[in-house]
Amino acid sequence: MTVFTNTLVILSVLLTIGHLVQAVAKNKVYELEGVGTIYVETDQKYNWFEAWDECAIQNMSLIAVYSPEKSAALTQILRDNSVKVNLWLGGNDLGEEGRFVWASSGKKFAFSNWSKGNPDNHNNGDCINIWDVTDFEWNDAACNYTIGFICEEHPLLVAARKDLEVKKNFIEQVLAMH
Ligand SMILES: [Ca+2]
Ligand SMILES: [Ca+2]
Repeated sequence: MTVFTNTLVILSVLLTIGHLVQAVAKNKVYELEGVGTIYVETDQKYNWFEAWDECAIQNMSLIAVYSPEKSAALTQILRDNSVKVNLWLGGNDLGEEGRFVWASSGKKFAFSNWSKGNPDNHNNGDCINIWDVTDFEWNDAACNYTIGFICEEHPLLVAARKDLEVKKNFIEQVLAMH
């Protein structure tokens, strides 16, 4: 019984730590349906690489918009919050011109939401941003351009938290039976 109780305490602490991390700058944190937590930085400006680091500091990655559903859910949040600035996404064609991949997975785009005339590689544009002017469709821009960004929780972290919650619920049920 003690082993279960101790494990429960440890799991609870781990889950609390996970939520504390999320509590950073709460007003910039949103729940994206079917995905988890996202962080939208609209005040500070960063180049694409700095934006990547800023996400990593929060155990996050620049967002990979890999499906129309995810794209629609993200667009809705940005519209609802009247976002009026350019924001980095996690895609680029730095490795090979014209071959766009999501940096967090290395996967080629299966879905895209380019704005009219893009990607055009203008100014050697190798990194992807969205902006409200084209209703949050995508543009390829120079990676050293400084704008805001959108991070999402790393998929592994989301999976780990779900796993912890399942274990915690199981132990709680075991304890409740005694
Ligand atoms: Ca390019
Ligand atoms: Ca462009």
